Amino acid sequence: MEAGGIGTFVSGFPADFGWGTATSAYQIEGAVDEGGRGQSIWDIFSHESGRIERGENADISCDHYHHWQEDLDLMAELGLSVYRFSIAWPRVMPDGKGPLNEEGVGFYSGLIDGLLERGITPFPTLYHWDLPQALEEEGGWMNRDTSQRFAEYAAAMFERFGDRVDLWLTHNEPWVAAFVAYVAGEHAPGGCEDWPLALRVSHHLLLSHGLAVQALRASRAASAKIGFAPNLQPVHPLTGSPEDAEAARIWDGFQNRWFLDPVFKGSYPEDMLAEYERFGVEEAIEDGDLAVISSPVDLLGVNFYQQATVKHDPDSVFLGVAGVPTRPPLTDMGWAVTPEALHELLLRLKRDYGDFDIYITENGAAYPDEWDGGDIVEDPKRVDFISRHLESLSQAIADGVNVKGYCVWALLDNFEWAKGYDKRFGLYYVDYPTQRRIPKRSALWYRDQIAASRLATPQEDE
Ligand code: IFM
Repeated sequence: MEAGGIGTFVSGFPADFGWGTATSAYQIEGAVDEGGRGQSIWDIFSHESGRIERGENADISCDHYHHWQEDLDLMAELGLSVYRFSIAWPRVMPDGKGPLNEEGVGFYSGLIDGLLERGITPFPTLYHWDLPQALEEEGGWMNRDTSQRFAEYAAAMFERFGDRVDLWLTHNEPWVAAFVAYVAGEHAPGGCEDWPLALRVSHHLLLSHGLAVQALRASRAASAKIGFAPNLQPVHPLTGSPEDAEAARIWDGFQNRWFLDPVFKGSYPEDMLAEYERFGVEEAIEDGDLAVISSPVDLLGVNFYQQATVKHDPDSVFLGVAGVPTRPPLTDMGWAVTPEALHELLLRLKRDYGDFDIYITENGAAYPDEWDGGDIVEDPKRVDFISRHLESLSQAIADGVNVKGYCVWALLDNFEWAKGYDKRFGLYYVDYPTQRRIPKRSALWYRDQIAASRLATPQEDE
């Protein structure tokens, strides 16, 4: 592979910096009926009429279940030091509880071994939205018992993989799992502006996080590091009006503080408890829950895509607040490109929540990439996007934020939930009919960025 010499390499990363990419199980694995896997809420939701653009689903997707060795080789070619993936709960525990499915456990065991053989640190996420359908039929995340089931599943994973995995994440983007699912209704299982339910779900997700952290400490993997990966955004008001300032406070509480405060401070933010009082939020919160939720973590995963610029909008389903992507050019998701906001966010996290290890567990962009049948796909906007975010990250490190690693979302183009396959986030283009992976220019650039960074700061044992 030739890099082609575009993009400026970014310096300032420590020698042991974790250079990574990220994916999630339902988005890439396919093989939904193979290896004893049970169904998840996304299998059901994606087959319901009108849920996913063009009626697509992830039954096959990137067929990573069969191509995983080839995909690990791609990671090795990039020189990655860390790979963030998710374990599909219904693949290892088809009913969401009870006995493990050894074939499913074997799949992830092979993946972990394959990573370690290539010198890549496995960084699994236990929940990236694919709840076993069997648990959904018992109430899903609305049911408090699901938190306990999650902790049991987590404990089983620590038992099986704790000898080889040192870095864990409990939940990916619980804000999305609660509010995009149950208020916007765009994600499985598909609710409809049901605020009381969405808030109950958010609390049970957080509770299950705390229970899983406790399960790790009680396991053979007690010394491993664990955290969760919320999607976080600095929030700015569109105008200087008091209404927009209020909208910014609410959005920050809704998206950022509702998840960070209980984990790092052991309490929900007072202003949001007041905001949510009309939805009966306190009924879901039992004595002792916050002590569980704030069980000490070792790291925070930060999924960062864009700054939120918001305005007061009485018609918005989200608490009368609407996001306004103000600065073109936008990505193919309609999201603003705001790399400087990553620096702002990281400094705010350190100031308000403390000095713990931070991994950027997702950052990337969708663009309408096209393959002409050749050996490379040109994606200059993605190279620009990643390099500008690395600049911002490097500045945050220089300013004293303890950032340990960075994972590009995503290794491969994949199933972008309700938007289907049209939105391409990968460093590798996937030609779905043939399952061929074609490097984009950004893959080669990222490979060379990693190599340049290592040359600038040689590892101690080199
Ligand atoms: O594809 C998603 C991922 O599953 C969670 N974070 C955001 C990505 C892009 O929308």
